[in-house]
Amino acid sequence: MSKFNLVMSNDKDDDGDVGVAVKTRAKTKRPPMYKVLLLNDDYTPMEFVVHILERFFGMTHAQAFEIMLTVHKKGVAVVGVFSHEVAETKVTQVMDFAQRHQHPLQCTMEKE
Ligand code: TYC
Repeated sequence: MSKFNLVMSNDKDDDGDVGVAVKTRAKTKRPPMYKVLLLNDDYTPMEFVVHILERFFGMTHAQAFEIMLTVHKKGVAVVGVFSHEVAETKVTQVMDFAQRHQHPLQCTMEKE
């Protein structure tokens, strides 16, 4: 029997498929994450910033005070990493709250 015939003899349903079926895994990609940044300024009261970090980022008073001091000293700090939608919501909440209290606090997001 020729080699050709041997292969054909394995094509049980005669549909031309003689290879081994290999399962492929669809490529999944984790969604990009976004850093939410808080910026320093000379006017927003420290306690107001601490309150923001407790209220919108779920920090304890001690955590919030520490991050606030980092922003105060270094000019900026990452206050959380979220999906695009959640990061956008946090930025909007902080900016709205600061504006309502007439503080110039700035909050932004950037892709990780
Ligand atoms: N620098 C402000 C002050 O001395 C305090 C401050 C901290 C403001 C963090 C903004 O994101 C900020 N009153």
